[in-house]
Amino acid sequence: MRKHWAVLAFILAPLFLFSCNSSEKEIEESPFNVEQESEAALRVGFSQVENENPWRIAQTISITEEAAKRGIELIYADAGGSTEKQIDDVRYLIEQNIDYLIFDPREYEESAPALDIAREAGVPVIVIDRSVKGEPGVDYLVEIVADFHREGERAGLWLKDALDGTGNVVELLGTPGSSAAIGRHEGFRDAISDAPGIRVIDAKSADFLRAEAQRVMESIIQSKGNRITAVFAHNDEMAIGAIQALKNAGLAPGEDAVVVGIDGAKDAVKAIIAGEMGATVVNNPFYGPTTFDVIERIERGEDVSERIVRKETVIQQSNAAEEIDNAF
Ligand code: GYE
Repeated sequence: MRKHWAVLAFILAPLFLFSCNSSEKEIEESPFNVEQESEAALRVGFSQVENENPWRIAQTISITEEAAKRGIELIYADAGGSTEKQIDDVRYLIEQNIDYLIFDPREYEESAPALDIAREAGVPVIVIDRSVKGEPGVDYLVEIVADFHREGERAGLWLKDALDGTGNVVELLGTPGSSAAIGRHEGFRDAISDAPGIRVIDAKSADFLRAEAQRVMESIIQSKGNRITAVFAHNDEMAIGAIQALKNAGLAPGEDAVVVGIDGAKDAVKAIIAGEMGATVVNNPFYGPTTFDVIERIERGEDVSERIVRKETVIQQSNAAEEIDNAF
């Protein structure tokens, strides 16, 4: 019964829901509402990018635990860091007769075909964390995302201050094509654009991975050596990899080069306390409660906004000790 209405909802979507500017009123009247009469537990698919780092693991646990707490059946697929596999995963999840798809898109453009697959099958999509090309309320139902541009900007502002206007920065970029890497890169560059004394002397991707970042940083150190006075890494895992590379080269992270990351991971907070890392911009991975609140509100026919943007904070020396228990 539920499946039937979900499919119908999607077929009728352009008329009832998605073509409208504001979804709030329309959601109340949408055929999704009929589902509240059904007794069966909800079945939700979650397509995860990878599980290679503490941020991802914390996010997966948050989604999994929250589903269990609410008696929602969760079917999970891990794309292992491959955009192609993630699209196959979406196809697989949809074949499992899910009522909703929670989708964390690895890339902004290349992941968009997954939305077509969901639309054709009549499965509503909740996009979380990274964004994907398309419009909320049109190509997918709702997005619950971070402001990556703002995160990069906060990192840049912090570094500009710490460097007092002069420095040679290495930028370690996240996964190419991901909204996280695009936004963080642009936000960072915007923040330092009025500081001509701060120069980015090298910028390379390390795919958000610690070991890869260490390798990339080691080769940058070989060519740029002690000209490097700062590292901006698009996530904490890469910041930790860079710190290791600096140490291996006999350089002192925190003294010779100041390191800034993003995420708010426990290893980063520890490194801040140890004086080896300057700051991290916290990007909260605990998506479970908000995501399932949104799904359950839709199920009850209540208002939901199409776009929920989460707020970032900064951890540095002054608040690291009090924040360590919140880190993951
Ligand atoms: O910062 C990183 C990861 O998409 C914001 O992806 C996320 C990023 C996060 O794997 O650690």
